[in-house]
Amino acid sequence: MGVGEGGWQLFAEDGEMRMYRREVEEGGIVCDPLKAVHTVKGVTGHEMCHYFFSPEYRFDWEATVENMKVVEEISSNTLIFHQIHKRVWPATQRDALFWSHMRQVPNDEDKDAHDIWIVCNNSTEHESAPVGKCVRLVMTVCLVCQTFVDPPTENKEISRENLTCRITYCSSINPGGWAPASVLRAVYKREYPKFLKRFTQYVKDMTEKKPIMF
Ligand code: 18C
Repeated sequence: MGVGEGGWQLFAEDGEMRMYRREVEEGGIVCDPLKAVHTVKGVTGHEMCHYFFSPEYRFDWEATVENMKVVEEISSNTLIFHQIHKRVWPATQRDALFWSHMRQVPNDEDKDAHDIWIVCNNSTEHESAPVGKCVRLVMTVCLVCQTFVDPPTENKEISRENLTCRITYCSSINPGGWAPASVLRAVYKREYPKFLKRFTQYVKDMTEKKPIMF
């Protein structure tokens, strides 16, 4: 759904970053879907997705996680994660169990020019991570990244200066049980912009001196 339709409200804006939400409640529980767009220079979509997907970098950029474990490696691009998130007073602590899948997808609109990489995280169940003391949240998150390359000047190789990455991040989280709406919406408003700014800066810093991963 484009942000120009269906009641999306702009709630955060910083440089190229725009964040929109729709107010949605399911059974009295706030589940506001989020859609964010951002444009970042000097990185590729593959690099963005690599750092978002790979467990070894998770604690470097993910400020809401207290504990994280890979409960199953299904394949090199599909993992099942169990995460315990930081507690937000006065609500019960939340955890999440989700499969995470990364892949390159065809771009039907412009086959030759730009590639698209995605990571999708989606709640699931797993026998080795049953629901315990935490309330289990239910989520679908999708990071979609498209690389644009400005042609370099004659006889020059493509450098990071020629790269632009267009990011779309969509998220729908059901907190899984009671949580005060005002606290939840305040956390949402504070944490999503923080996440996207921190994560994109992290990828820029990590890749700056590395060869480009197309
Ligand atoms: O997509 C992101 N991260 C991925 C890798 O971790 C993955 C995980 C998504 C789950 C995010 C759920 C976070 C809820 C945790 C509670 C809040 C902790 C606050 C920490 C304070 C320091 O896809 C990036 C995710 C960026 C998340 C931003 C926060 C979203 C808040 C949504 C509210 C729903 C949780 C309800 C908790 C109850 C609180 C009253």
